[in-house]
Amino acid sequence: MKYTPSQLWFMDAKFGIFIHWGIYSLLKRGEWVMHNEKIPISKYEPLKDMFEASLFEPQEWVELFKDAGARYVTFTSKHHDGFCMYDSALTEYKVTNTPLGRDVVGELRDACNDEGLKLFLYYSQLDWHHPDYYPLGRTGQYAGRVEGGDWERYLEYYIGQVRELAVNYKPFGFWLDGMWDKPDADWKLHDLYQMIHSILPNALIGNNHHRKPYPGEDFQIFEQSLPGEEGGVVKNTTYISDLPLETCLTINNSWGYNEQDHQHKSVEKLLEYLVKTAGMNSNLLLNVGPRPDGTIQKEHVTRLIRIGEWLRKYGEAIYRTRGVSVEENYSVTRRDEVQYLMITTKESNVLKVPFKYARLHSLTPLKFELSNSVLYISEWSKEPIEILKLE
Ligand code: JFZ
Repeated sequence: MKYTPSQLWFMDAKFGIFIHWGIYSLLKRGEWVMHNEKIPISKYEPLKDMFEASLFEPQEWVELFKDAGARYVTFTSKHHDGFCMYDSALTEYKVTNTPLGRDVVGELRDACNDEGLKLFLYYSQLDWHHPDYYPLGRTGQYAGRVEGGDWERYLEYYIGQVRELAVNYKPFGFWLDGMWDKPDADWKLHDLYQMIHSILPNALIGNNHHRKPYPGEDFQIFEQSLPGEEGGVVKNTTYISDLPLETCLTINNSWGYNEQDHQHKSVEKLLEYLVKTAGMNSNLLLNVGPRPDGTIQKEHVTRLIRIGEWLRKYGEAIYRTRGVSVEENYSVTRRDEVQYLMITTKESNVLKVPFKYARLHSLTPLKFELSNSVLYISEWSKEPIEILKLE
C-alpha cells in the first residue's frame, strides 16, 4: 500500500495522548456515568452549570504531553453524553455556555500548534442527549427522553457538527466512535468521510467501530488490546489491515476521570505496551482523564514523565520505526537497515536472534555473549526493557 504524507507522519509518530474530558468528569466515575447510573437528561444537564474548571491550562497539558514524548493529542470534542467541548453553532449544550465559558477545543488546538503537537478530534456519533437520536441503539435507554425522533435530522446534526469541527478547528485527524451502538443503522459514512476529505484532504480518519476498516478510513483503531487481539473489555476485530494502526489504552481502567479507580498500570507495564505496539507496527494512544478542575492526577503525571525520560534515552528504537515482530519475550522494530530487539520479559537468559546483521551492540548496560545467533545474557541491567541494536 502507498501511504500519504499524513499517514507516514502518523506511522513515524508512534505515541499520542488521548484526553477524555467533559461534564461527566464532575461526577468522578468515568465518562459512561450517565448511562451506568441511569441518570436522566433532566438531572444530567445541570452539570454544565457546575463546570468551572478553574485550573484548566491547556498550555500546561500540552507541555506535559510533549515532555512525555507524545507527538499528537486526541481530544473528546463530544462524547456519548452529547455535551460539546467546543463552540458549536448547532447546539446550546456546549462548553462556552458553562461557567468556564471558554472554547476548550480551540484553546487546545492553539496550545498544540505552539508546541508542535498534532491534534486529532474524537467525536461520538452516538448521542444520549439529542432528541433525534432515534430509534435508540444498545445504550441510552435511561435518559428519560420522549419516544420518537427523526433519524434523518440527527444525521444532518452530527455530520454538521463534524463539518464545523473540520472548518473551524482544522484538526490533523478525526477519531470517530459510537457506531457500534447501532451497527445496522445507515450512518451515511460515505457522505461523512467525503465531506471531511473535501474540507481537509489530508486529514486522517479513524473509526472505533471494531470492524474491518471501511473505505475512506485512513488508519485502523484497536481498543485496550494489541492489534489482532479480541480484547477483554470490548471485542475488536482480529483483522489487521495494512492501514496505519493505532491502539488506545487506559493507564488505569477508566477513560474519563474516575476517583475510585486506583488500578494504575506501572511504568514498566506501560513501556511494555509501547514496545509491543511498536513491534506490531502500531501507534500507542495512551489516555488521561483530567479532573473536573482541569488538572491531571499525579499518578498519571508521574507515569507520563517517566515514559518521556525513557523515550529521550531509547526513542531511537521507537520513533520512525516500523514493526517487525512481537514474540513472547521480545519485540522487534526496524528503521531502514537497523533493527532494534527489545527484551520485554527477563525470564529466559537464552535468546535466539534470528535476524541478519553485521554488528550487534546493546543500548542498555546488560552483559551478554553471542554465539551462533544465540544470545546468552549473564547479567540484566536495571532498565525495564533491554535494547539491542542490530546493524
Ligand atoms: C469507546 C467509548 O464507549 C469509551 O467511552 C471510550 O471513549 C473508548 C475510547 O471508546 O469504547 C467502547 C467501544 C465499544 C463498546 C464499548 C465501549 N461496545 O462495543 O460496547
